[in-house]
Amino acid sequence: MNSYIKNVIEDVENRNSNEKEFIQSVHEVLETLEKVIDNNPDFEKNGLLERLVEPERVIMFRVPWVDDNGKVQVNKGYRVQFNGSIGPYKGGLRFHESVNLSIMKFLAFEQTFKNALTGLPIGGGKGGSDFNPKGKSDNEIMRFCQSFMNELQRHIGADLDVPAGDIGVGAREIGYLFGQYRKIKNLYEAGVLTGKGLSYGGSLARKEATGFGLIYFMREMLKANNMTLEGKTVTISGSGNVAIYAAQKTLEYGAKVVAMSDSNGCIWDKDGIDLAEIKRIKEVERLRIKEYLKKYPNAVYMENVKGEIPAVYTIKTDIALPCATQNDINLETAKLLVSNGVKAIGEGANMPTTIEGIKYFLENGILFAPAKAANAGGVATSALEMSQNSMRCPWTFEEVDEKLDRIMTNIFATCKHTAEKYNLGKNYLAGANIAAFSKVADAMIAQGII
Ligand code: NDP
Ligand code: 2IT
Repeated sequence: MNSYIKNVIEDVENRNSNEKEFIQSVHEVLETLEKVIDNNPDFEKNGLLERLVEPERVIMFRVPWVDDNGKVQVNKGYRVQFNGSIGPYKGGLRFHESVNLSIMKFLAFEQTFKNALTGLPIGGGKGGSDFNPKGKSDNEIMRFCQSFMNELQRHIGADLDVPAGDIGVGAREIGYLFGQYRKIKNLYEAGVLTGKGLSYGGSLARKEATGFGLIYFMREMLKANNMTLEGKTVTISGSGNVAIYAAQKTLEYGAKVVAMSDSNGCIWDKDGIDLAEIKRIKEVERLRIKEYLKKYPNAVYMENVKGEIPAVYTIKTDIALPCATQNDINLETAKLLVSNGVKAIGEGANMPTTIEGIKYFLENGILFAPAKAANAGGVATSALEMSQNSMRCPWTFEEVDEKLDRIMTNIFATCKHTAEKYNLGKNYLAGANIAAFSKVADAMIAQGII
């Protein structure tokens, strides 16, 4: 490996030794940059990689709130402002009990490159809390969001840092966060958050954007390899925002979704999943996916067992779409998918495949749509929401969807051309990393040592 890259990775490992997800994401990006770094000795003189792997700012704060029993609860709050060289920090908020600094930093690091690929002026950031929304009442969610915003409001703004949703944060949470921001600041600053409701500055098609964008990317990737979605079998890990709208677009293109999951297990319906029922269970009732059996007793439910391959990946499929969480697919899972004949993987989640899993897919000729390119449709549409807020003029669903399709088509073309230019074959991950890195590096060098 190039000695500059090797030294920077070692340094990241030594100085952040307890941050395993962050270290993994640094490995994943830097290891694909060899040819660019070899060609640009100036990067080392500029300390470019050392600066790239260190967040510009990390904010950590206390989030106290009172539960429905009158008991005080305290959670950790985070916002990582990783890289602002190409625009205001931009990225979602994750509310999940597993959230820690390592996960926040990996997500913000990934976001920096993803946002660069969209071609829109947005920097990389991410935030969240170890708050667990499951089983909380609506009032508890509201009080938590208000307390979270009491602190976050000092660090965000339409031209500074623009949060949005991620795991555990959807339209309901963004509404409570926006309301509290507006009250504290006494200001209607629509562009401070994205993923807003349609009645107060949200964009049509933002809710659908990540899932639709993933399938637009998949369509392009299959097309470039003389395949189509039509008639294919698809399994989806997750049943949240990304999973549901990926399923919807998959169905529109004539493929069949046979399985979806949540953290407890998966449902397998050979006739094809009834997506309207999934939406009712997940978007309206906020229940477990097992509930699907009540309406479809002939479907199969398979429980996840800790330490074993997640049930959804044991099902034979043409296309697997990991749309839940990080490190869902390890080497063992990748091997099983390949031996069951999988043809393509589309990463809707962030870093859902381990480095060993990715290598195995690529070595076995499986088409691999990497997260930071394939799931960029969500944040790209957030940037379109920011544009509409600045213009004070909303676009129609069709206008936004058409722009999203064009952006995803361009991102795939960029990944493909860059991989080909560097003789990396169908390694679209390397293509994505090199293209994104080149843009961020250019902006950082132009702006001097800051
Ligand atoms: P949601 O909260 O809407 O849904 C998350 C889904 O993933 C649920 O089905 C959840 O199951 C499952 N899940 C979460 N954590 C785990 C876990 N530890 N193990 C197994 N399953 C889990 O989130 P989103 O759909 O918004 O996000 C899904 C993924 O997509 C995340 O990786 C996110 O970072 C990424 N992403 C999201 C974007 C967006 O615009 N929302 C944009 C780009 C990427 P359960 O209910 O049981 O927890
Ligand atoms: O991971 C992601 O890209 C998101 N959660 C969406 C971020 C955003 O700002 O819309």
